[in-house]
Amino acid sequence: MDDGFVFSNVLIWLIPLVVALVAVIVTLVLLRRQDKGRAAVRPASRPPVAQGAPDQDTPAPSAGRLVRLRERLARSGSPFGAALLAVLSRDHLTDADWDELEDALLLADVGAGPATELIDALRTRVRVEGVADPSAVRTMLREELIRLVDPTLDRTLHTAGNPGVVLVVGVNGTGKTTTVGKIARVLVADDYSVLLGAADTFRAAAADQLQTWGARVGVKTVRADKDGADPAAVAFDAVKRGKAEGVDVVLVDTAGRLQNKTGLMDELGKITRVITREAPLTEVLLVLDATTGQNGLQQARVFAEVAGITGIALTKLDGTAKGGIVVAVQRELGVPVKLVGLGEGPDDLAPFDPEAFVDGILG
Ligand SMILES: Nc1nc2c(ncn2[C@@H]2O[C@H](COP(=O)(O)OP(=O)(O)OP(=O)(O)O)[C@@H](O)[C@H]2O)c(=O)[nH]1
Ligand SMILES: [Mg+2]
Repeated sequence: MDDGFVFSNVLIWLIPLVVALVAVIVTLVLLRRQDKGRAAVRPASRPPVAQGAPDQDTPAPSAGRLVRLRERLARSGSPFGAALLAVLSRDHLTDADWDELEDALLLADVGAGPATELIDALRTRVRVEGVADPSAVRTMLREELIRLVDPTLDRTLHTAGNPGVVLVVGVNGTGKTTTVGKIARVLVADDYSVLLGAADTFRAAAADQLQTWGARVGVKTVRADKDGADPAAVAFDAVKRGKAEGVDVVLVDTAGRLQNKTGLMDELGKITRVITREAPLTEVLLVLDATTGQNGLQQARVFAEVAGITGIALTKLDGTAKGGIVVAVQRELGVPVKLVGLGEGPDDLAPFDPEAFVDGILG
Protein backbone atom coordinates (compact mmCIF):
# COMPACT_ATOMS: atom_id res chain seq x y z
CA MET A 1 0.00 0.00 0.00
CA ASP A 2 1.36 3.37 -0.95
CA ASP A 3 1.07 6.48 1.21
CA GLY A 4 -1.45 8.16 -1.12
CA PHE A 5 -3.87 5.28 -0.72
CA VAL A 6 -3.70 5.34 3.11
CA PHE A 7 -4.23 9.13 3.22
CA SER A 8 -7.34 9.02 1.02
CA ASN A 9 -8.78 6.15 3.12
CA VAL A 10 -8.36 8.15 6.34
CA LEU A 11 -9.98 11.19 4.70
CA ILE A 12 -13.03 9.18 3.70
CA TRP A 13 -13.60 8.32 7.39
CA LEU A 14 -12.45 11.62 8.87
CA ILE A 15 -14.66 14.01 6.85
CA PRO A 16 -18.03 12.52 7.91
CA LEU A 17 -16.73 12.28 11.49
CA VAL A 18 -15.82 15.96 11.57
CA VAL A 19 -19.15 16.90 9.96
CA ALA A 20 -21.04 14.82 12.54
CA LEU A 21 -19.03 16.36 15.40
CA VAL A 22 -19.72 19.91 14.16
CA ALA A 23 -23.42 19.09 13.81
CA VAL A 24 -23.55 17.79 17.39
CA ILE A 25 -21.76 20.91 18.73
CA VAL A 26 -24.05 23.30 16.78
CA THR A 27 -27.14 21.45 18.03
CA LEU A 28 -25.91 21.61 21.63
CA VAL A 29 -25.16 25.33 21.37
CA LEU A 30 -28.58 26.02 19.83
CA LEU A 31 -30.35 24.01 22.54
CA ARG A 32 -28.56 25.89 25.32
CA ARG A 33 -29.42 29.24 23.76
CA GLN A 34 -33.08 28.29 23.56
CA ASP A 35 -33.04 27.21 27.19
CA LYS A 36 -31.49 30.52 28.30
CA GLY A 37 -34.14 32.42 26.39
CA ARG A 38 -36.87 30.49 28.15
CA ALA A 39 -35.34 31.13 31.57
CA ALA A 40 -35.22 34.85 30.84
CA VAL A 41 -38.96 35.10 30.25
CA ARG A 42 -40.02 32.71 32.99
CA PRO A 43 -40.15 35.14 35.96
CA ALA A 44 -42.30 37.66 34.12
CA SER A 45 -44.69 35.06 32.82
CA ARG A 46 -45.17 33.35 36.20
CA PRO A 47 -48.60 33.60 37.80
CA PRO A 48 -48.89 36.40 40.43
CA VAL A 49 -49.28 33.90 43.28
CA ALA A 50 -45.62 32.93 42.89
CA GLN A 51 -44.65 36.56 43.57
CA GLY A 52 -46.07 36.26 47.08
CA ALA A 53 -49.20 38.37 46.57
CA PRO A 54 -51.70 37.48 49.32
CA ASP A 55 -55.11 36.04 48.62
CA GLN A 56 -57.40 39.00 49.14
CA ASP A 57 -60.84 39.12 50.71
CA THR A 58 -63.83 41.11 49.61
CA PRO A 59 -65.09 42.64 52.86
CA ALA A 60 -68.84 42.88 53.47
CA PRO A 61 -70.37 46.36 53.01
CA SER A 62 -70.77 48.32 56.24
CA ALA A 63 -74.37 49.43 55.69
CA GLY A 64 -76.95 47.38 57.57
CA ARG A 65 -74.39 45.27 59.41
CA LEU A 66 -76.04 45.71 62.81
CA VAL A 67 -79.29 44.42 61.40
CA ARG A 68 -77.50 41.45 59.83
CA LEU A 69 -75.71 40.70 63.12
CA ARG A 70 -78.83 41.21 65.21
CA GLU A 71 -79.12 37.64 66.42
CA ARG A 72 -75.71 38.05 68.08
CA LEU A 73 -77.20 40.85 70.16
CA ALA A 74 -80.32 38.88 70.93
CA ARG A 75 -78.07 36.06 72.13
CA SER A 76 -76.21 38.47 74.36
CA GLY A 77 -79.10 40.69 75.32
CA SER A 78 -82.15 38.46 75.51
CA PRO A 79 -82.02 37.96 79.28
CA PHE A 80 -82.11 41.73 79.58
CA GLY A 81 -84.69 42.65 76.93
CA ALA A 82 -86.85 39.59 77.54
CA ALA A 83 -86.81 40.12 81.32
CA LEU A 84 -87.97 43.72 80.94
CA LEU A 85 -90.76 42.73 78.58
CA ALA A 86 -91.92 39.89 80.83
CA VAL A 87 -92.29 42.15 83.86
CA LEU A 88 -93.88 45.01 81.97
CA SER A 89 -96.51 42.71 80.47
CA ARG A 90 -97.96 41.82 83.88
CA ASP A 91 -101.50 43.00 84.59
CA HIS A 92 -101.10 45.27 87.58
CA LEU A 93 -97.58 46.45 88.18
CA THR A 94 -96.71 46.55 91.87
CA ASP A 95 -93.72 48.18 93.57
CA ALA A 96 -92.07 44.78 93.63
CA ASP A 97 -92.47 44.55 89.86
CA TRP A 98 -90.80 47.92 89.40
CA ASP A 99 -87.96 46.84 91.68
CA GLU A 100 -87.56 43.72 89.58
CA LEU A 101 -87.35 45.88 86.47
CA GLU A 102 -84.70 48.05 88.05
CA ASP A 103 -82.68 44.98 89.07
CA ALA A 104 -82.82 43.66 85.51
CA LEU A 105 -81.46 46.97 84.26
CA LEU A 106 -78.68 47.03 86.83
CA LEU A 107 -77.73 43.44 86.00
CA ALA A 108 -77.44 44.47 82.38
CA ASP A 109 -74.92 47.17 83.39
CA VAL A 110 -77.15 50.09 82.41
CA GLY A 111 -75.88 51.98 85.48
CA ALA A 112 -77.84 53.35 88.44
CA GLY A 113 -78.66 56.80 87.07
CA PRO A 114 -79.96 55.70 83.68
CA ALA A 115 -81.87 52.77 85.29
CA THR A 116 -83.79 55.15 87.57
CA GLU A 117 -84.44 57.45 84.63
CA LEU A 118 -85.92 54.64 82.58
CA ILE A 119 -88.07 53.32 85.42
CA ASP A 120 -89.44 56.82 86.12
CA ALA A 121 -90.28 57.35 82.45
CA LEU A 122 -91.99 53.97 82.18
CA ARG A 123 -93.96 54.45 85.42
CA THR A 124 -95.29 57.77 84.17
CA ARG A 125 -96.31 56.31 80.82
CA VAL A 126 -97.99 53.28 82.39
CA ARG A 127 -99.95 55.61 84.67
CA VAL A 128 -101.02 57.87 81.82
CA GLU A 129 -101.45 55.39 78.97
CA GLY A 130 -102.17 52.22 80.96
CA VAL A 131 -100.73 48.86 79.98
CA ALA A 132 -102.78 47.53 77.12
CA ASP A 133 -101.75 44.68 74.81
CA PRO A 134 -98.24 43.21 74.71
CA SER A 135 -97.36 44.96 71.46
CA ALA A 136 -98.15 48.36 73.02
CA VAL A 137 -95.91 47.50 75.97
CA ARG A 138 -93.14 46.50 73.62
CA THR A 139 -93.49 49.75 71.66
CA MET A 140 -93.36 51.79 74.85
CA LEU A 141 -90.25 50.00 76.14
CA ARG A 142 -88.60 50.25 72.74
CA GLU A 143 -89.17 54.01 72.60
CA GLU A 144 -87.82 54.58 76.10
CA LEU A 145 -84.74 52.42 75.51
CA ILE A 146 -83.96 54.28 72.28
CA ARG A 147 -84.30 57.55 74.14
CA LEU A 148 -81.87 56.27 76.77
CA VAL A 149 -79.32 55.20 74.15
CA ASP A 150 -79.77 58.66 72.60
CA PRO A 151 -80.39 58.68 68.84
CA THR A 152 -79.32 62.33 68.56
CA LEU A 153 -75.57 61.68 69.02
CA ASP A 154 -73.24 61.91 66.02
CA ARG A 155 -71.95 58.37 65.53
CA THR A 156 -70.08 58.75 62.28
CA LEU A 157 -66.43 57.76 62.35
CA HIS A 158 -64.60 60.96 61.48
CA THR A 159 -62.17 60.23 58.68
CA ALA A 160 -62.28 63.32 56.49
CA GLY A 161 -58.78 64.79 56.13
CA ASN A 162 -55.62 64.65 54.06
CA PRO A 163 -55.34 62.01 55.39
CA GLY A 164 -57.94 61.44 58.09
CA VAL A 165 -56.19 59.95 61.13
CA VAL A 166 -57.87 57.54 63.55
CA LEU A 167 -55.93 56.76 66.73
CA VAL A 168 -57.07 53.64 68.57
CA VAL A 169 -56.44 53.38 72.31
CA GLY A 170 -57.54 51.19 75.22
CA VAL A 171 -56.62 48.68 77.90
CA ASN A 172 -54.79 45.58 76.70
CA GLY A 173 -56.81 42.68 75.44
CA THR A 174 -59.92 44.76 74.77
CA GLY A 175 -59.68 44.16 71.01
CA LYS A 176 -57.79 47.19 69.66
CA THR A 177 -55.77 45.44 66.97
CA THR A 178 -58.75 43.34 65.88
CA THR A 179 -60.90 46.46 65.72
CA VAL A 180 -58.30 48.37 63.66
CA GLY A 181 -58.26 45.41 61.26
CA LYS A 182 -62.04 45.33 61.07
CA ILE A 183 -62.27 49.10 60.53
CA ALA A 184 -59.75 48.84 57.69
CA ARG A 185 -62.08 46.33 56.05
CA VAL A 186 -65.12 48.59 56.54
CA LEU A 187 -63.23 51.49 54.94
CA VAL A 188 -61.98 49.35 52.05
CA ALA A 189 -65.54 48.10 51.47
CA ASP A 190 -66.62 51.75 51.34
CA ASP A 191 -63.88 52.53 48.75
CA TYR A 192 -61.43 54.41 50.97
CA SER A 193 -57.69 53.92 50.63
CA VAL A 194 -56.16 52.99 53.98
CA LEU A 195 -52.73 52.75 55.62
CA LEU A 196 -52.10 51.11 59.00
CA GLY A 197 -49.59 52.27 61.61
CA ALA A 198 -48.36 49.63 64.08
CA ALA A 199 -47.54 51.91 67.02
CA ASP A 200 -47.77 48.97 69.42
CA THR A 201 -44.02 48.36 69.39
CA PHE A 202 -44.14 46.56 72.72
CA ARG A 203 -44.14 43.14 71.07
CA ALA A 204 -43.24 42.22 67.49
CA ALA A 205 -46.28 39.94 67.26
CA ALA A 206 -48.56 42.97 67.54
CA ALA A 207 -47.26 44.43 64.27
CA ASP A 208 -47.47 41.02 62.58
CA GLN A 209 -51.09 40.67 63.76
CA LEU A 210 -51.96 44.08 62.31
CA GLN A 211 -50.08 43.46 59.07
CA THR A 212 -51.98 40.20 58.55
CA TRP A 213 -55.32 42.00 58.90
CA GLY A 214 -54.23 44.65 56.40
CA ALA A 215 -52.76 42.23 53.86
CA ARG A 216 -56.07 40.41 53.56
CA VAL A 217 -57.63 43.51 52.03
CA GLY A 218 -54.54 44.89 50.28
CA VAL A 219 -53.77 47.51 52.94
CA LYS A 220 -50.14 48.27 53.82
CA THR A 221 -48.74 48.55 57.35
CA VAL A 222 -46.04 50.93 58.53
CA ARG A 223 -44.06 49.27 61.32
CA ALA A 224 -40.83 49.64 63.27
CA ASP A 225 -37.82 47.64 62.17
CA LYS A 226 -37.01 46.57 65.72
CA ASP A 227 -38.87 45.67 68.94
CA GLY A 228 -39.32 48.38 71.52
CA ALA A 229 -38.94 51.23 69.01
CA ASP A 230 -40.54 54.57 69.83
CA PRO A 231 -44.31 54.20 69.18
CA ALA A 232 -44.61 57.92 68.45
CA ALA A 233 -41.97 57.61 65.70
CA VAL A 234 -43.98 54.83 64.04
CA ALA A 235 -47.21 56.82 64.31
CA PHE A 236 -45.44 59.81 62.77
CA ASP A 237 -43.97 57.74 59.92
CA ALA A 238 -47.36 56.22 59.17
CA VAL A 239 -49.13 59.57 58.96
CA LYS A 240 -46.28 61.13 56.98
CA ARG A 241 -46.32 58.29 54.48
CA GLY A 242 -50.13 58.34 54.31
CA LYS A 243 -49.94 62.02 53.46
CA ALA A 244 -47.18 61.54 50.86
CA GLU A 245 -49.08 58.71 49.18
CA GLY A 246 -52.40 60.58 49.20
CA VAL A 247 -54.09 57.88 51.29
CA ASP A 248 -57.61 58.68 52.58
CA VAL A 249 -57.32 57.30 56.13
CA VAL A 250 -54.44 56.28 58.40
CA LEU A 251 -55.40 53.97 61.29
CA VAL A 252 -52.94 53.86 64.20
CA ASP A 253 -52.93 50.91 66.61
CA THR A 254 -51.34 51.40 70.05
CA ALA A 255 -50.19 49.28 72.98
CA GLY A 256 -52.60 48.92 75.86
CA ARG A 257 -50.34 48.79 78.87
CA LEU A 258 -51.80 50.72 81.73
CA GLN A 259 -48.62 51.04 83.79
CA ASN A 260 -49.67 54.23 85.49
CA LYS A 261 -51.48 57.35 84.51
CA THR A 262 -48.35 59.47 84.11
CA GLY A 263 -46.62 56.93 81.85
CA LEU A 264 -49.71 56.54 79.74
CA MET A 265 -50.19 60.28 79.52
CA ASP A 266 -46.59 60.74 78.39
CA GLU A 267 -46.82 58.04 75.73
CA LEU A 268 -50.23 58.94 74.30
CA GLY A 269 -49.46 62.63 74.61
CA LYS A 270 -46.30 62.21 72.54
CA ILE A 271 -48.08 60.10 69.90
CA THR A 272 -50.83 62.71 69.62
CA ARG A 273 -48.33 65.57 69.35
CA VAL A 274 -46.26 64.02 66.59
CA ILE A 275 -49.30 62.96 64.58
CA THR A 276 -50.84 66.41 64.69
CA ARG A 277 -47.58 67.86 63.39
CA GLU A 278 -48.40 66.11 60.10
CA ALA A 279 -52.20 65.97 60.01
CA PRO A 280 -55.14 66.63 62.34
CA LEU A 281 -56.36 63.69 64.43
CA THR A 282 -59.88 63.21 63.13
CA GLU A 283 -60.89 60.50 65.61
CA VAL A 284 -59.54 59.09 68.87
CA LEU A 285 -61.34 55.82 69.38
CA LEU A 286 -61.42 54.09 72.74
CA VAL A 287 -61.84 50.33 72.55
CA LEU A 288 -63.77 48.90 75.47
CA ASP A 289 -64.53 45.24 76.22
CA ALA A 290 -68.26 44.96 77.02
CA THR A 291 -67.73 41.84 79.13
CA THR A 292 -65.59 43.67 81.69
CA GLY A 293 -68.51 45.75 82.98
CA GLN A 294 -67.98 48.44 85.60
CA ASN A 295 -64.36 47.42 86.14
CA GLY A 296 -63.51 47.98 82.49
CA LEU A 297 -65.30 51.27 82.63
CA GLN A 298 -63.08 52.45 85.45
CA GLN A 299 -59.93 51.74 83.42
CA ALA A 300 -61.47 53.31 80.34
CA ARG A 301 -62.02 56.50 82.28
CA VAL A 302 -58.24 56.92 82.65
CA PHE A 303 -57.76 56.61 78.89
CA ALA A 304 -60.61 59.02 78.29
CA GLU A 305 -58.98 61.62 80.52
CA VAL A 306 -55.55 61.16 78.99
CA ALA A 307 -56.28 60.74 75.29
CA GLY A 308 -59.22 63.09 74.68
CA ILE A 309 -61.36 60.38 73.09
CA THR A 310 -64.04 61.23 70.53
CA GLY A 311 -65.74 57.86 70.14
CA ILE A 312 -66.07 54.37 71.58
CA ALA A 313 -65.81 50.97 69.95
CA LEU A 314 -67.55 48.50 72.24
CA THR A 315 -66.22 45.00 71.59
CA LYS A 316 -67.37 41.49 72.55
CA LEU A 317 -71.05 42.47 72.78
CA ASP A 318 -71.70 38.98 71.42
CA GLY A 319 -70.25 37.46 74.57
CA THR A 320 -72.30 39.22 77.23
CA ALA A 321 -75.87 39.67 78.44
CA LYS A 322 -74.85 43.13 79.61
CA GLY A 323 -75.87 45.16 76.60
CA GLY A 324 -76.83 47.99 78.95
CA ILE A 325 -73.14 48.91 79.10
CA VAL A 326 -73.74 50.95 75.92
CA VAL A 327 -75.81 53.40 77.96
CA ALA A 328 -73.47 53.42 80.96
CA VAL A 329 -70.33 54.01 78.93
CA GLN A 330 -71.79 56.93 77.00
CA ARG A 331 -72.95 58.56 80.22
CA GLU A 332 -69.69 57.94 82.04
CA LEU A 333 -67.34 59.04 79.29
CA GLY A 334 -69.54 61.61 77.58
CA VAL A 335 -68.83 60.31 74.06
CA PRO A 336 -70.94 58.17 71.73
CA VAL A 337 -70.55 54.48 71.02
CA LYS A 338 -69.72 54.50 67.30
CA LEU A 339 -68.93 50.87 66.59
CA VAL A 340 -69.79 47.55 68.17
CA GLY A 341 -67.88 44.28 67.93
CA LEU A 342 -70.12 41.25 67.65
CA GLY A 343 -67.70 38.39 67.10
CA GLU A 344 -64.23 37.35 66.13
CA GLY A 345 -64.99 37.11 62.41
CA PRO A 346 -63.34 39.71 60.14
CA ASP A 347 -66.62 41.47 59.34
CA ASP A 348 -68.18 41.19 62.81
CA LEU A 349 -67.95 44.93 63.47
CA ALA A 350 -70.97 47.14 62.93
CA PRO A 351 -71.59 50.88 62.92
CA PHE A 352 -73.72 51.47 66.00
CA ASP A 353 -77.37 52.27 65.33
CA PRO A 354 -79.60 52.89 68.40
CA GLU A 355 -82.80 51.53 66.84
CA ALA A 356 -81.27 48.34 65.46
CA PHE A 357 -79.49 47.87 68.79
CA VAL A 358 -82.66 48.16 70.85
CA ASP A 359 -84.53 45.87 68.45
CA GLY A 360 -81.67 43.41 68.91
CA ILE A 361 -81.80 43.37 72.70
CA LEU A 362 -85.60 43.14 72.72
CA GLY A 363 -85.27 40.05 70.50
N1 LIG B 1 -66.15 37.50 70.72
C1 LIG B 1 -65.43 38.58 70.36
N2 LIG B 1 -64.09 38.58 70.47
C2 LIG B 1 -63.41 39.69 70.12
C3 LIG B 1 -64.07 40.85 69.62
N3 LIG B 1 -63.12 41.78 69.37
C4 LIG B 1 -61.93 41.23 69.67
N4 LIG B 1 -62.08 39.97 70.12
C5 LIG B 1 -61.03 39.05 70.58
O1 LIG B 1 -60.33 39.58 71.68
C6 LIG B 1 -58.99 39.11 71.70
C7 LIG B 1 -58.02 40.27 71.89
O2 LIG B 1 -58.03 41.07 70.74
P1 LIG B 1 -56.83 42.03 70.31
O3 LIG B 1 -57.31 42.79 69.13
O4 LIG B 1 -55.56 41.31 70.18
O5 LIG B 1 -56.76 42.98 71.57
P2 LIG B 1 -55.77 44.21 71.84
O6 LIG B 1 -56.52 45.25 72.58
O7 LIG B 1 -55.12 44.63 70.59
O8 LIG B 1 -54.70 43.53 72.81
P3 LIG B 1 -53.22 44.11 73.17
O9 LIG B 1 -52.54 44.45 71.89
O10 LIG B 1 -52.58 42.96 73.88
O11 LIG B 1 -53.42 45.28 74.06
C8 LIG B 1 -58.80 38.35 70.39
O12 LIG B 1 -58.90 36.98 70.65
C9 LIG B 1 -59.97 38.82 69.53
O13 LIG B 1 -60.37 37.86 68.59
C10 LIG B 1 -65.51 40.82 69.53
O14 LIG B 1 -66.18 41.78 69.16
N5 LIG B 1 -66.13 39.66 69.91
MG1 LIG C 1 -53.13 44.82 70.03
